[in-house]
Amino acid sequence: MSKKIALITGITGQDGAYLAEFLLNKGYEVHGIKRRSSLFNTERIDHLYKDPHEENVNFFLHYGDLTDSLNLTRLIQKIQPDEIYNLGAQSHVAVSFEQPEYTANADGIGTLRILEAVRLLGLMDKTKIYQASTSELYGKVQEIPQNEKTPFYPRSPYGVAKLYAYWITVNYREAYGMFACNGILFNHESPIRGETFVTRKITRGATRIILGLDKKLYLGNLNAKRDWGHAKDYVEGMWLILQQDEPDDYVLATGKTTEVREFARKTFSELGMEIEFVGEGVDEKGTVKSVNEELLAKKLEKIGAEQIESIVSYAKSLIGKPVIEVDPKYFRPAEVDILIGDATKAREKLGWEPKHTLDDLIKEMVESDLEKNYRELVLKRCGFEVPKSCEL
Ligand code: NDP
Ligand code: GDR
Repeated sequence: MSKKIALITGITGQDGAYLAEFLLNKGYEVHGIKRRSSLFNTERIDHLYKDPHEENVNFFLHYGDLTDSLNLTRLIQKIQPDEIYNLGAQSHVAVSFEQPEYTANADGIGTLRILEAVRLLGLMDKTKIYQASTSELYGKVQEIPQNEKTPFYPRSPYGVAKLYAYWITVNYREAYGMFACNGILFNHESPIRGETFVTRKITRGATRIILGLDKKLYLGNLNAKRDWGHAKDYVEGMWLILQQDEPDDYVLATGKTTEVREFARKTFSELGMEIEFVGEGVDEKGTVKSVNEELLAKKLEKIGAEQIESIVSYAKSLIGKPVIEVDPKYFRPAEVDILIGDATKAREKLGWEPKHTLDDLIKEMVESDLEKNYRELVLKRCGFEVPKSCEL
């Protein structure tokens, strides 16, 4: 049997990178659409890339954009994909209030452009389409937990654009019999999550504070609750959705919800630092209550850090100091207060189950950010020196 061909939009993003790796391991030929940028923007997928001049190359990148139908149509015609995963989007909810029109164009109409290209090219019987739908569709929550039947009430230009994308996917399925499916995915994170989403902002911020690279972490709404899973588990769910006999829509979620404040507390605690939250509203602060020296030293040892004693001693000097503060600039004009998903259908029909717990996720993100920021610290303090023992 010839190998399957997948096309991924948003391949340079968190999910695109994990999905590309997952599909390559399954023997797929993977094509990705990346945007032209003035700098390299492929850091998350560089490890998958092979020089196209080599033999047995299964991974290809193409320039493109969800706002450019001609480009999308040409690429789909050339690649003739068996599966399209439409993950590309302006995916930041807060930014969507700043760029509502662009978000509607890329996230809403972008989906239409893909569906219509597949239809016009006569690939309806060949190409299956996965649409990256989101728990942000539920927005102002009507029911807890949320499942495939819960009514939608989006609360941001991002949510509204994704609502269009959701329904146009359903519509093309019903109107033209296309194999087009929505995965309604709740928040999923990882060490390669974008740095401005709250989980990564916290794991990055906490490690930088402990290393003395930053003084404080400024956050918005600490009361928001999210159902956070691991991106690796969720990309497997995307693939499973397209392997079924019939096209359908599925919720993927862990079924547990956690406050932003609690995520921050758990993150610092993973590094041995206990945080106490005092005050209310914009005056709320997270202050360092204690430092578990042994635990912090172990974490630093694990990443191969030197001068551990001085780092631990600096962390101890933070006791009694506020390291988390609220900055109203991160409040959103309309907020989604609580999300908690019910993935019963995915469990029963796809056999999908999240494998990582929130604690596993936080541990992995913290260790990765500790290592990255430790390297930055060394570079900043000591400069770049090639060790004599290193052969170049
Ligand atoms: P990221 O923000 O990490 O990645 C988004 C990707 O889309 C990037 O590759 C980005 O390119 C690309 N992109 C942005 N605009 C365009 C455009 N106009 N044309 C083509 N590509 C574009 O998001 P995630 O990986 O976290 O999410 C993947 C998808 O899943 C998104 O659609 C998101 O809305 C949705 N989603 C995500 C959830 C999550 O918790 N992560 C939950 C539910 C849904 P560049 O690298 O150049 O910026
Ligand atoms: P979300 O993720 O909006 O759920 O969208 P994000 O991490 O941005 O926010 C989660 C919650 O945390 C609150 N919050 C902050 N958020 C950010 N980014 N920065 C802060 O400083 C901060 N402080 C508090 C937010 O108000 C919010 O309530 C993500 C994206 O991946 C979407 O693309 C995806 O569709 C949904 O998850 C499911």
